[in-house]
Amino acid sequence: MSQFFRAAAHARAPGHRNTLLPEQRLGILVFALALLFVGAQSAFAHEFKVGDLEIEHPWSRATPAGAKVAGGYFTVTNKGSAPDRLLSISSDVSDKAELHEMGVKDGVMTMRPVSGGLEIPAGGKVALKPGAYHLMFMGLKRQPKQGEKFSVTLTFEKAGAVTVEFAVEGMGETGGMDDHAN
Ligand SMILES: [Cu+2]
Repeated sequence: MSQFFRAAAHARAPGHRNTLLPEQRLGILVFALALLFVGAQSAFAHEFKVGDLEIEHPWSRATPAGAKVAGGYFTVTNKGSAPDRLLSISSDVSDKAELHEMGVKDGVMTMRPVSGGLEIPAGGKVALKPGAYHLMFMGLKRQPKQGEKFSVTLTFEKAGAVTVEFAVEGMGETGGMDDHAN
């Protein structure tokens, strides 16, 4: 008799209690956690397409009461054979939105607006993230709250305009999500 039939016979044996073995319980737990994880991933990871561009996981950070600015981050991939350029940003969350870059001047981190837009090279990828290129929503009309989303329209030279949803994450978020799968 094979292992399988021995086990089946045992399961049908009189007096055998129909309860889960410890390893079966563990299996179910792992499966449930996996489902939770997949759920969380799809809630946070979101992407948008316009022309040859793919915009992944636009996100912002919740701001303290009274804050007038908020950052905006995402990764943009250019699947086309010609470079494109992010020219302008607008959102009804703030009076205006700019593209900024960070730099170190005399040992101090500074940020300044980028003039002429941001190039996305043909076949290339540009990450906007804390400490690097980022969007700056200036003159906030309200405080973005963790868990909500707000719409932002990005205008590219070739691909044109696309409205994307920025997910608002916690104040302490550092952008680890942006490193996944890159
Ligand atoms: Cu800035």
